[in-house]
Amino acid sequence: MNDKEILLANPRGFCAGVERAIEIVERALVRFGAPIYVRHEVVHNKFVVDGLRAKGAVFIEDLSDVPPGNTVVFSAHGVPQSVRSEAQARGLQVFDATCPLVTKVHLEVARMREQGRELVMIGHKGHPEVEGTMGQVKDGIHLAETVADVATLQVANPDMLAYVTQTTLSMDDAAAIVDALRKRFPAIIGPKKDDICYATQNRQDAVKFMAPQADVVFVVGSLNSSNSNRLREVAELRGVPAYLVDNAEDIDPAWLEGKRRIGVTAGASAPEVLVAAVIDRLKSLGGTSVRSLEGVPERVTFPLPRELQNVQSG
Ligand code: 10E
Ligand code: SF4
Repeated sequence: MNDKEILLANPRGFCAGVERAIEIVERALVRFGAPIYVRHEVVHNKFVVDGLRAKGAVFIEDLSDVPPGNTVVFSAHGVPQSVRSEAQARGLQVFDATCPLVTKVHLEVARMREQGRELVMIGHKGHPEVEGTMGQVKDGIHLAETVADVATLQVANPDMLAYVTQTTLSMDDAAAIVDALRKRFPAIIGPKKDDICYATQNRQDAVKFMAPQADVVFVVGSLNSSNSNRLREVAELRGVPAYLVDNAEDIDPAWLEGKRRIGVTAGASAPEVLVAAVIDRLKSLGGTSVRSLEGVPERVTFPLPRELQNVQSG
């Protein structure tokens, strides 16, 4: 089946927090040499992690796996305070690649708790960002994953509550949970809407714009990438078959049968070279033209840690 049009969502792919996190590992490798230990995948992308591993990064989940005297980078998703204290107690050199927009939520959690408030975190259980954000305080923080969870929350004082959210949630799911919280606890305070970041919002909006024009949507991203999964769901919820693919080889030609317009986007941790490879594969499977869709421009950048600013990237 020939004559397929490829539509490219905008914006897509790397966000400012991911760019910074990868750059920190690359520059730490140049500045201090291998191995550089990284607590958790610095971003949830197999291609990125494999590339950094090949340059000498060693990915670990537990700081006890970092030998004394070494350097460790905290992933972009952030860490609980207990991990920070452990690194300090062990005398490890730390570079913190936590996205500044995640750190902002961490600071809010600490501030609210200091005011004597209990917190509700809206997010996905077991995700490292949720563990990091909830781990900013010793107690008094509850997780709500769904609207149903709101009904069963047990809080000490409904008049002293605040909420925060994971940065990569579905905008629509988060809004529904915030509504339920406000209904059950009218005195709850929080951000104006949520803590979903600019990149998550822009990528979801871009898929909402693209999906009605597409017969099938491919999201380039790894399976463990929360924001990439949300992009796939956004397309699927609009009635368009949607697939999360780690790379071009993941595409099953059967998914293209009878489809004329093929939408492509990428999660915040997926590099553009993978998108280019997906486009090439789609061309080999009948794609004849590529149309880049309009979208909001992004100009966000975050500064690197001072010690790495003058190091050449690897
Ligand atoms: O699984 P996530 O979407 O949280 O992470 P990712 O590494 O795929 O993308 C970057 C997003 C981060 C670090 C969360 N704010
Ligand atoms: Fe930061 Fe948002 Fe990117 Fe997460 S998705 S790293 S919060 S910019």
